[in-house]
Amino acid sequence: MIYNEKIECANKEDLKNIQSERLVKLAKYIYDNSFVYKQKLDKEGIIPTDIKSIDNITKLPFTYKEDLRDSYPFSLFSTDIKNVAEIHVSSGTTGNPTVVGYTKRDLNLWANVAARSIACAGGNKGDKIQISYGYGLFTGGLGIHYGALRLGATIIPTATGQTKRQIKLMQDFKPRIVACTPSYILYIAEEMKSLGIDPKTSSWEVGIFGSEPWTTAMRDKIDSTLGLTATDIYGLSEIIGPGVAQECTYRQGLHIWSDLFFPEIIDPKTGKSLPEGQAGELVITTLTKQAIPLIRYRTRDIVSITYETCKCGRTVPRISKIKGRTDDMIIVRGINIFPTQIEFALLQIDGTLPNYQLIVDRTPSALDTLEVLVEVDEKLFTDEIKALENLKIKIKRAIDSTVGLGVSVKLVEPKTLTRTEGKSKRVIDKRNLH
Ligand code: DLL
Repeated sequence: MIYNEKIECANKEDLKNIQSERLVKLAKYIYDNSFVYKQKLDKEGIIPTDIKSIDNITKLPFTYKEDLRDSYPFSLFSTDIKNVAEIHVSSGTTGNPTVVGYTKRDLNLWANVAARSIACAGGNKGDKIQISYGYGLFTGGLGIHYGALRLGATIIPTATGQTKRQIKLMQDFKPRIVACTPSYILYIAEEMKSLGIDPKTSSWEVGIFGSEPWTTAMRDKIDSTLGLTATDIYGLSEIIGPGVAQECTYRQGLHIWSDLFFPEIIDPKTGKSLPEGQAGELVITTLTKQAIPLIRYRTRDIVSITYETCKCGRTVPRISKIKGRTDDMIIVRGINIFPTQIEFALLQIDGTLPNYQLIVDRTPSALDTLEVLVEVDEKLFTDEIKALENLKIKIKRAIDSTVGLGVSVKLVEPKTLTRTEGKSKRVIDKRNLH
């Protein structure tokens, strides 16, 4: 189903006119309402009237995650906090998390793009949808929830966890759609098998999976294990949450809702635009957001883009599946983790050295695991086992509470971890995602 045919299948000139009109308004809006953006534009010697069409977007400066972090909690907001209806928070490096806010109009926009996305995945008004993303500060659960409500679906807000109950409710209520992380759906399938239930007998026909990197190989595995059509949904809290881009049932890339989130692909090193089809960093401008509109936001996600019309009839551009990230953030079970968070936790504990390595892996049941190897002081290795055990527990606690995930910790002797010249390789990702 196409939720908003007029926009999703618009003539390319019409789409460009909408984008131009919106960008012109946006330049004035941020200049008048955001102190941070006014300063940024003044520094570049740009005034809002320099922006006459979407083609002028490259005159505007980039926005980085640091801009959000540095303006913690609300300084980047372009509206008085009294007008903010909802706040979400996403994890980041040590220190301040990233705070995002939505006015009522922004929530309405979110509902619309999430509804477009569910419909694009193959959902219809009247379908039952089981939402097994986390609800709360994370944008996954509530974003899909607003979209499902807007579409007119029947929502089963199971959230994450209590897998046996998820399975029972699926069997009893028979939802046609399921939305969760790709690793969680495979975990659910494993759990079904262990209960003696064939996952293929599930009622789910459509899957809306995202929030972490996954390959087409994993997609095929999900399809064949559960007998459904797995589609990819992309989004990030800074832009809106889930509902920035979504695969249709042809699964030839993710349709990016470019009337609202204008995409550019750039070379992350030079900042220059790249030609169609070439992989680079995705940069997004939110064309109509009120609370925190972002100009040329550097997502750090690596994709390529195509402007060709899709077989489904949609004319909006399509991005590839996320190929990687320009920074070292890893996503484990849907939680964003930066190596520096581990460093931060370790540095609070005596006896550890700032040499560590993260090993990310995926169990056969598709559950991500994170093992942290930590070098400890030579002296400690001559100590009794009990002291080492205690240290390990202390480290585990510090890391678990910093990153919000249960990790396993292994203490290693000094100089066991390989050293490299220049940047050290902190992360070994064995999940084979790219
Ligand atoms: O993960 C929003 C979301 C929720 C998207 C539910 C889809 C479904 P954040 O926690 O801010 O927001 O994390 C954003 O997650 O920059 C990507 O690196 C990664 N990511 C999101 N979707 C995908 C995807 C949500 N489909 C960061 N494939 C982004 C690969 C994804 N990576």
